[in-house]
Amino acid sequence: MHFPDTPVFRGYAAPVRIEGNVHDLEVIGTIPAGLNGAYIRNSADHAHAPLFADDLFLNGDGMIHKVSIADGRARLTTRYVETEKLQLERAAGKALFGKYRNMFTDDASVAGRDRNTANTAMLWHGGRLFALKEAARPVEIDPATLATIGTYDFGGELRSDTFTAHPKRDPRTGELVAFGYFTRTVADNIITLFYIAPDGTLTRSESFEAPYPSMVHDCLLSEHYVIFTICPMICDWARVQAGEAFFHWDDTRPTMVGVVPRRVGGAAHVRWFTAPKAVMETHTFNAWEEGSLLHLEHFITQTGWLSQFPDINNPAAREAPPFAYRWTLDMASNADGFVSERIFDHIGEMPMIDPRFATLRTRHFWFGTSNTALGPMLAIGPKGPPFTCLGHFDAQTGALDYYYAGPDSSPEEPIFVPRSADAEEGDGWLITMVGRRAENRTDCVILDARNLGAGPVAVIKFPARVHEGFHGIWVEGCA
Ligand code: V55
Ligand code: FE
Repeated sequence: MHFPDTPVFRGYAAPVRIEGNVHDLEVIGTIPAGLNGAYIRNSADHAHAPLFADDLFLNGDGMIHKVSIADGRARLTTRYVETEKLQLERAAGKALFGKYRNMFTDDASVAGRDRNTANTAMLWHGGRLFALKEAARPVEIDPATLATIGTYDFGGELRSDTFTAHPKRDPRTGELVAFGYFTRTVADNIITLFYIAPDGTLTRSESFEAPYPSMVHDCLLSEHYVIFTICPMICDWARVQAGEAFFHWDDTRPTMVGVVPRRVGGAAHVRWFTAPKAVMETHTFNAWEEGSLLHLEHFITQTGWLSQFPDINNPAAREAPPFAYRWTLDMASNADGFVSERIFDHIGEMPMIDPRFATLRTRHFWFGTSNTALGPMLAIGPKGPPFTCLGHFDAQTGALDYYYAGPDSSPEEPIFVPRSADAEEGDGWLITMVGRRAENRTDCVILDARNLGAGPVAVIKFPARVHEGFHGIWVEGCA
């Protein structure tokens, strides 16, 4: 077996595949005394050479990284999610499942088997840990060992084969709002909402129809609404059957915002707004209400993710960078349009807020970015240009502040951890992984969230590389 020589399998993006523990990690600086818990994140780390050499980085096997922090010390655990896919492929000694979400490209021996890679995000809710992939059901993981417990269906209540990688928790009620798209059959336009109580009980499911079948990667939650930005990253079943990409960008269809009331029966009352042109929501910061106004804060690009999923109408189109926008909808007006303004004038992605203040108007916005005033861009990888910085926007002062990680260094998604349960908004730490590309190594870096420019308070050094990841969480008190 050998990996293809493409950007997905080369250099800092190459599969790592090593599962293990490092018990006493080297620490430069001082881990804050009050920081006790685990930073747990998911990544896509191909365990086998892909069936198709042009495979996407989105299609790797879920590999979880956990940095356990207690009493100023840190420990690393890395472990694959033992999906049915990984087990079948390990037994065969080679890949059996084909292209991203396309079962028509699989080896005949695995027809009908679970394709879940469980590679996108982590969820801690109701005292359980899950690895999430939007194409499949949650996989429960043992938080102590990262051992895979198995596919989770909420005691039989999950009536969907899919579950988002971006559920939202309402910090005021503790309720988790999640959803699945392509609920009944692959490439249908049914979105199903799941309301999950603080104790983990799935109490209510409600479905509604999207305007067309497309990738619905993230969502927004305000006090009274769940909001979906439906973007024309469409799933064209004829193309999937023909072995083409699972998604295509088709900007002849509109970007639409579906606003679903959270009260019982709300999905029947979904209200649609239409964007002036087709754009793509990448990830969301937050939503909040101000009288009849509904504010949606998210990263938006003027194209789809063309490096992964081609433009149907214009194969030569180039991918555009994300900027943070606030879209303001007036629920008291009959208009189907909305007002759009940039929140700050700098590219970014991987948005983060202080989660204790979700659904309220927040002051602090964090994100991954590059800033050529601080250092040059890094060579483009499979996900586009790697970040060189983390950014912080203070909406009260209008100030932008950056952590520049160094000339060969690439920070990843930032995670916010409050200094204490009752600290004011933004008072706490920002945690991220940082790629040290020249050394083929990774660090976990801790910053003062309101003073990124001061540089790390602690750098937790790994003796090796862990694969670039997608989304992580902080689990307070987790060993
Ligand atoms: C994303 C990631 C995915 C996926 C769909 O970051 C969208 C966006 C890692 O898998 O399947
Ligand atoms: Fe995501």
